[in-house]
Amino acid sequence: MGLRDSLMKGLSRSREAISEIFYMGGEVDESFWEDLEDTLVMGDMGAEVAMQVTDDLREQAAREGLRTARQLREALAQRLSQELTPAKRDPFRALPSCVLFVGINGAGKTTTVGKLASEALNLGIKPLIGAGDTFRAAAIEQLQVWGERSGVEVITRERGADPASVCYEVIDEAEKRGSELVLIDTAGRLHTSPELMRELAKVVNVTRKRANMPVWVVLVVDATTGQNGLNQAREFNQALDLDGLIVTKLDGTAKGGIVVAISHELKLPIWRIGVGEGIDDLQPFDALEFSRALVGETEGL
Ligand SMILES: Nc1nc2c(ncn2[C@@H]2O[C@H](COP(=O)(O)OP(=O)(O)O)[C@@H](O)[C@H]2O)c(=O)[nH]1
Ligand SMILES: [Mg+2]
Repeated sequence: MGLRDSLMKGLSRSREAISEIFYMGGEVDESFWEDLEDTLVMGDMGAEVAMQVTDDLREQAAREGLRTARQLREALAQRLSQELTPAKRDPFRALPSCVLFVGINGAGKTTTVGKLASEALNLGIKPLIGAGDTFRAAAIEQLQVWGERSGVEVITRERGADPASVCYEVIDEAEKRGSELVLIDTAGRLHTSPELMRELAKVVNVTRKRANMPVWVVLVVDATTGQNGLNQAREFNQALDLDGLIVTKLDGTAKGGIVVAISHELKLPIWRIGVGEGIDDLQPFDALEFSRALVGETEGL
C-alpha cells in the first residue's frame, strides 16, 4: 500500500462522517450547517475551529453560490487547510541542525528517529542518532536496532546516564564526524509529569548551549490519542517551547481532526506524519492534501 493510500485509509472514518451529512438530505439548509459543525467537533477539531470554519464556509457558499457536495467539500478542505500552521523551515533539510524528539511513551519517537535517519541518508545527508532516552535499557537497544536498519550510527551511553550529558557528548561526536543532522531521542513517561518536564528542559538547555547549530524541539504525538494529544501538546509546549510537530499513526483509527486542533491552537507546523511502522512510512506534510484526505472527495486525489 502506498503512503498516500495509508493516509487515505487511516482517515476514512473522518471522510465517511462528513460524507453522511453531505448525502443524507442533499439540502444545504440550516440543519446542514449545524450537522457540519457537530461533525467537525466530533472529529476532534475543537469547538472553536469547528465554529469558525463552518461560519466562514457558510458565508463563502452564499457569496459564491456553492451548492453541490463536491464544491462544498473542496471549499471545506481549502478552509481547513488554512487552520494548519505553515512550516517556515524544515529542520530535516535546513542543515546543519539538531533535533530533539520529545513526547510521552509510545508516541512513536524512536520509530520516527529511525525513519528520519533513513530519509536523510537517502538524500545524501550525514545524520547521527543520539540515545537521550537512558531510562530503560530496552529503549537504547530499540534505537540501536533502528540505527542498524537505517545504516546510521547511534551514540549511546549506559542505562541511567544523565540524558543532558549524553546530548552534550552526542554533539561532540557530531562535530568530530562532520554530521550535519543530529537526531536525539529522549525519554517519555506514560503521562506528562513535572519531573519529566524538568529533565527535558535541562536536556534542551544543555543542548542549546553546547550546539553550534540550530536546535529544534519537536513533539511527537500519536494521533489516535485524540483530545488527550491536545492536552499533551499544551503541556510540552508550555514547558519546552516547542518548534514543531510530528503526528504519528495516521494510518490507524485516528480521527485526524486533532492534527488541526493542535496546529491551530499552538501555532505549530507539522513537519512529517507517520503512516505505518515501517522505515519508509513517513510523509512530508501537505496541509491541503491532508485536509482533502480528512473531509474531501476521495476521487481525483
Ligand atoms: N501504525 C503505526 N504505528 C506506529 C507509527 N509510529 C510508531 N508506531 C508504533 O508505535 C509503537 C511505539 O513506538 P516508539 O517509537 O517505540 O514510541 P516511543 O515510546 O515514543 O519511542 C511501536 O509499536 C511503533 O511501531 C505510525 O506512524 N503508525
Ligand atoms: Mg522510545
